[in-house]
Amino acid sequence: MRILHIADLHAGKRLYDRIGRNEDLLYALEQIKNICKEERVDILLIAGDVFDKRNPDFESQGLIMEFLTEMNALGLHILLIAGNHDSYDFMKIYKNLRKLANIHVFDRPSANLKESIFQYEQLKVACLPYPDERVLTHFDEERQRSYAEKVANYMRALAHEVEDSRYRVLVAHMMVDRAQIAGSELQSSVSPYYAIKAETIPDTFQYVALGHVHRNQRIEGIAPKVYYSGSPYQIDFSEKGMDKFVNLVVLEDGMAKVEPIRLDLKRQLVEIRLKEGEDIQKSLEPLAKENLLVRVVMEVKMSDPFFQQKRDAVFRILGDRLARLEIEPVGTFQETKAETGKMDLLSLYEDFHRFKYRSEPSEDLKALLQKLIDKVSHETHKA
Ligand SMILES: [Mn+2]
Repeated sequence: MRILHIADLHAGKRLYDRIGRNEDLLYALEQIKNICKEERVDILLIAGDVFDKRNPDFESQGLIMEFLTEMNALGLHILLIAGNHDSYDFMKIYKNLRKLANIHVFDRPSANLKESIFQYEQLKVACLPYPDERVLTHFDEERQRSYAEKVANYMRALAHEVEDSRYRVLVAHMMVDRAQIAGSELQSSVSPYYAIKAETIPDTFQYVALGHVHRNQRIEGIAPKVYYSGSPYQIDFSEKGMDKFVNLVVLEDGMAKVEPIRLDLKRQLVEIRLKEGEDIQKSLEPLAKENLLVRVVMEVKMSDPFFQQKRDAVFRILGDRLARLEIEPVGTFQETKAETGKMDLLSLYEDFHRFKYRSEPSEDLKALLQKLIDKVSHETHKA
């Protein structure tokens, strides 16, 4: 039996609220479709975070539905669990209708364990959508138990449910304590406090397909084969330079063989720092030829008279490839004072504000700053 494990599609993701990433996702899904065909995959596991938002836009909904029905046309079964970015209720919509197309949706952890199991020939897959603490607390009478203990208990119960099957797989969306994170997971509600202890994953399972952490990896130091497939494209700049994979899992001779397959990227995310005085044209031109999204950090002296020209040059050279331009003021207070002749903090701040926001600071802001300056000098003189 052949399984493909993917996760964290984040359909509808936008960088800086501006740059849509669905074309990057589509490029990945196209490759996934081909892998399913060529590798004769029987089951596609999607381990959560299908959508980036709880209320996804229509384009992203359409794109995912299109993909799922195309996968069904290839004759395979699709298992879909909710991640922490997905809404339980949104995932539940059309659940029964989708089942007709072999798209099996697991929208939330169920108290009825039988409802969390998918069976196919000699395989049983236990499904654990993102375990929201409130849902788990509802199952568990022992309120004193920690979140991680509750999840461990639930996994143990799921393991018991599939014991009688020759092949046993768990698909879950959660943070495991030994995982190497990418960074983009941190904005989510899953804080390190909620990390699940790797040792509590039952070894009943021959393969554990995880979602949530965006870096492809095996969780080391434990017996069961526990993998994050990672996201299929670089979701944001915390994933710059990261290779992307899907996991092909072959179940035979009573065990699981795992082969990560690397995906090609539509656009790489790249970050570049322009030092003060660096030749912008020379540094950025090579990037303008590639399929990239670039985040530029430009060091500029606050007193630099050519600031606006430099800024314009970055926009002109990179065009659509420029995802973000960050300005980093350099130079010490004394240098700035010497160059501008300004002596007091307030007028220096006014310069900085004009430089950074291209506008005058408000009277309220200036009053607040003056109050702070007075307070600090008062406190300093006291000591
Ligand atoms: Mn995610």
